[in-house]
Amino acid sequence: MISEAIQTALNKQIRIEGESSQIYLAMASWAELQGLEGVAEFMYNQSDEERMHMLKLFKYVNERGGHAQVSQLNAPSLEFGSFKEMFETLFKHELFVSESINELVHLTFENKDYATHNFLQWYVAEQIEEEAQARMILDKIKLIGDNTAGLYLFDNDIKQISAAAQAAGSTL
Ligand code: OFO
Repeated sequence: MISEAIQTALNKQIRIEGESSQIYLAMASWAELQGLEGVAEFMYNQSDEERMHMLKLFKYVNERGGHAQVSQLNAPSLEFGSFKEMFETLFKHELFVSESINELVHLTFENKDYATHNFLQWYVAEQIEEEAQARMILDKIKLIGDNTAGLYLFDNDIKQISAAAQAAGSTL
């Protein structure tokens, strides 16, 4: 059985993962309209992954005798100045999610909830991967600069990064 405090914190994380899914869906749509097919595919996959992160938490809360809640989600930004700006937003968002997971892990220690602490290790590892990959993508973008041919190659490249992440069962 999870405590009230842990349940509240897990439900907050469920909302954050749901919002992450919506944020990446909005990015997918924007990228698709810009003709960035690879980037759009990457963001669609990322959106699906975030929904999976949300569901994993959702099921855990109910399994432990809590009540998983569906909350109202904040609307994501729909427009981005450039694809570089979009990936910077993504990176900042992942840092925010990592921070939120860290706080959650800390709370499980304070509440001596070692089962939830153990469950959350998957999210800790996932955030390390996601941050590393977002950083790698931003490095690539810096290399491209304003080069249009570079953007075309980047779009193809990111399609492969996305396919590899899907195959490895990881995200971003
Ligand atoms: Fe849920 O992993 Fe990113 O945000």
